[in-house]
Amino acid sequence: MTERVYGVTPPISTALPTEVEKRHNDNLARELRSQGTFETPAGVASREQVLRSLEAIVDEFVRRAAREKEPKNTILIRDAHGRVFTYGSYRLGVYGPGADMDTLVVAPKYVTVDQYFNIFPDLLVEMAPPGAITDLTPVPGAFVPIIKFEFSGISIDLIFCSIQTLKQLPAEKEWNLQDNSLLRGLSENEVRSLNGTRVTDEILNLVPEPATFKLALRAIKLWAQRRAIYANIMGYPGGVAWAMMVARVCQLYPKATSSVVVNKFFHLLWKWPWPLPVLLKDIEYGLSVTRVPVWNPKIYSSDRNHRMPIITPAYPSMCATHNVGKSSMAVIQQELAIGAEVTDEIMVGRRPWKDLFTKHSFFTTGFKYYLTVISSSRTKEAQNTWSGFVESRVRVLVGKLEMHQSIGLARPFNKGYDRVHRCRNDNEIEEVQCGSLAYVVKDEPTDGQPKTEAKPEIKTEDGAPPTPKVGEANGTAVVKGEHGDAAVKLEDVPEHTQEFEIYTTNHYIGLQLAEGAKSLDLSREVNDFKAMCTSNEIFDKELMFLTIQHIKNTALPDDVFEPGEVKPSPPMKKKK
Ligand code: 3AT
Ligand code: MN
Ligand code: MN
Repeated sequence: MTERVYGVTPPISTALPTEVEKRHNDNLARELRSQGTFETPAGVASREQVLRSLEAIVDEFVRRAAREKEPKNTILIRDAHGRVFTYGSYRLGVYGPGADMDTLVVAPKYVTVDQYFNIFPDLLVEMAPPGAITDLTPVPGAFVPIIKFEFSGISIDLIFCSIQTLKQLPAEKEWNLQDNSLLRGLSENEVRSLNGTRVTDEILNLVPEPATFKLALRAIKLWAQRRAIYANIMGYPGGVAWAMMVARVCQLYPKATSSVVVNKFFHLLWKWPWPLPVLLKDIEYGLSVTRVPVWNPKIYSSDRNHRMPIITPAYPSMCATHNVGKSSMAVIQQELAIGAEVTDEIMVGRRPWKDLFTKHSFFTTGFKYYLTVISSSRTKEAQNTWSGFVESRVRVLVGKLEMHQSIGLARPFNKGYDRVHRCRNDNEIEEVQCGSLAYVVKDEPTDGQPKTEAKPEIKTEDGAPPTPKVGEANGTAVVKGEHGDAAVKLEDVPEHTQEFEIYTTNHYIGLQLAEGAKSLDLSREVNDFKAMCTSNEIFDKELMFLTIQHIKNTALPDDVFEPGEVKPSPPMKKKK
């Protein structure tokens, strides 16, 4: 019997695990458990329950859409049904307790996006258990039709796509999205919607032992998050890219334990001959089912610019790491080298797995100089849009900085810091816009906490701007009385001062000077970046503001340091 070969080359080793490797694997599983990366059994069950409910609701939604389309067509209505697929960390089986569920509604040809937004939200509330649906937020204007909500406390991203080649969906439970011809007639964004699921399904089909892959991926995800190199939007690999890297290592060591896969992962990727792409299978060219281009550096010069290409396996293959620039690649390679060293020691029992997951030192000892990109707005809604946009552009600024001759490395931190400030006048507002933390609202839940996920460019609350409380001027009033003029202090009157809430998001970029660099003038890069951001149509100069600040490590805000971390302090002045 010949064994199936997974991947584009034969395996490196088909050795079976040793007793020692198995023991390290048990230790790894235990460490990941104690680090809280696993969902509780109750949570797992509750997520399955939510999926069952969504399936029933989606069937009813498609039935109603059919009835709306052709009220007299009883056969169409009778056979109408939809399907629910998942993608993201839930589909890959590597989700933690707080993770969202990324879910896709697939419908037959006749169901429209308008119907998705008109029928589905009300139906969802109607059919779900009373009170189960909260924070319901349809986002009709986004690239992909998405409805966000919480279902029994689980956050759901629900996207939608109808299949243009199918009058009705097949009834078999086993039916999936693997068939390339399902993409026929879809727009680029619709192809992307289907491919979330198609890619994760393929990854799982292309690894020899899914359970081994999942545990190893959990380890790599935790490591990448702790080392602050996880975030597609900031120029690092995201969840899908890390998953494909781990999957490739699994293909090359098909019998190995997760512990061995993790160790080999660091060595293999550290020494990977980039820009040779990481592939899980041969790229399918020439299908011409859609016009969405397949990644091909021979044809597209933009694809030749990808520094560490990691290519999605489902047609049409795309590069999941096109955002990775010069500095982030250098940082990733540095981290891979450290990971190789640490896991080598773990594999010989000299260190515990815990050592692989130590936190980054981006703020504590990472850099002497930082650039802070501060986006701010006068309303929460404006800030959601504005900070989301600015965040998506930070990579462009990093790219400009990397080209500066005095800069050796420009490393963006992978998360933004949201803060809320309360100001009483224009001067204070200006200070906040320029980076002051003197008016931070301390008890705000978002205060200083890094965001856990990218903000959607959507409204989250009612659209009304807050009305500033306009009250009497503070001071004394003069009361004319029969006993003559008397000055009365208004101390008893409740104080009505004008207050404004200002929302800010800070992105930090660590700067390392090039060897021999004497001075650092970044005014051109900074001004170009500001001009690019503020010339975008979403910029509203009445509400939004953008500052870029150059600070020393000793001037970093306190709230980026966790308890136990030491903030860099200015060098002691020598006593004379
Ligand atoms: P979590 O466990 O949720 O933190 P995840 O891998 O599931 O990790 P997300 O839920 O953020 O991560 O994303 C799931 C997938 O959705 C990944 C990517 O294919 C797609 N996706 C996420 N954000 C965007 C975006 N802004 N634009 C396009 N696709 C996105
Ligand atoms: Mn997710
Ligand atoms: Mn999501």
